[in-house]
Amino acid sequence: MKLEAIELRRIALPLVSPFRTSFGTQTERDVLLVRAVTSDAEGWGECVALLEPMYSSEYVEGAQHVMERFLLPRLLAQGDVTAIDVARLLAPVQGHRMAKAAVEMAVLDAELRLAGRSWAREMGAVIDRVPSGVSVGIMDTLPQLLDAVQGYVDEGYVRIKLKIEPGWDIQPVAAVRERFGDIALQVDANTAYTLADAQHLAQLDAFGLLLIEQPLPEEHVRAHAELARTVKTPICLDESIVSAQSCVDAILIGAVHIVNVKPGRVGGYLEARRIADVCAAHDIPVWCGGMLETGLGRAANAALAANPAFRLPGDISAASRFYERDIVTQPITLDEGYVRVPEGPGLGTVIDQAFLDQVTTSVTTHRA
Ligand code: SMG
Ligand code: MG
Repeated sequence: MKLEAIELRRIALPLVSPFRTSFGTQTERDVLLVRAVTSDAEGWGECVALLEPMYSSEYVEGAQHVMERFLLPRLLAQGDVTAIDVARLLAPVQGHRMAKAAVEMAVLDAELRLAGRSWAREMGAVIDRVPSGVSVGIMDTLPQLLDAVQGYVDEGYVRIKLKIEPGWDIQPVAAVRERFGDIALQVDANTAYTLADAQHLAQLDAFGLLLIEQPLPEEHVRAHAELARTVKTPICLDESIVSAQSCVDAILIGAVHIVNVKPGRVGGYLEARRIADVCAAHDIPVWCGGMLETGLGRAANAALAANPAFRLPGDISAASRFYERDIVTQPITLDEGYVRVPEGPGLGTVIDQAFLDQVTTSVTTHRA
């Protein structure tokens, strides 16, 4: 496959409601899309970097910059490319995994569309639908939270994740447990605590949570092993797992009991699959995280989550959880708590071109 051009497109999509986490509030997504144009096929990638570098060091403007300045010239100079070459070709550039992941995704999509192979098959999928969990933001009041959770439970989501931070943790969890009984429930702190909060966080043990996600800072991996001596709820890592290597290391020191995999965070779907393999080999359950993806990333995530290493519901909600309208013609929907794994070649999605053009804020094209 000869890579002829790469188009970078930014789109602006408003969220149906503000989404607040311990690091800030999102009201709109500014998404960077990558379109790989090859001699034989086209493919789409989606960059999960957010507007500001608060979840991780990457941010959308920086991702576009590193692509234009360092990543795309390396690939476009190459001539023939296949997706398995992309990570190696881009390896001299340190970090910037979300940017690299989006580029690899576009090349892989083109390659699979050309070969008539599905993303699901590429990810080792063994089922045709995956259980869907929803992530619920921090609210101003407990009644607001209970209303929001009620809505999601009524829609059929099979697992609820509550965002927590100091001052919004034990009480909201207790309130949701009391109101909704036995539902599958977990929490995500997005690095908001320190080891000094161990006793405080141990109060969560009373509520039978599936897991506590990333309580401590990204680089405090060993401290999570320390925390696990006081907190009995299984520790899940998100931000700290940036590669298959860091995943193995975290497992071996007892810092992680359950892994959240986000392809963008680890440099791509191929590395995400390697993480799934590593976890399966260590009997560590994996689940697929979310970054408020459009229909492109959502389709790819659903396919990844159909790999048997994924043993817990992912943050793969219906597109409508975040967006009034999606950029694909068949957005992911919820059916009795499950979302369908796409079947067609590549991502198996069709872009809604008219709507895409309507929400586009810029397009740049880079040629070989
Ligand atoms: O896409 O459903 C989704 C969002 C899931 O909570 C979610 N993601 O730390 O896991 C996480 C967060 C990161 C993004 S918060 C703006
Ligand atoms: Mg998280």
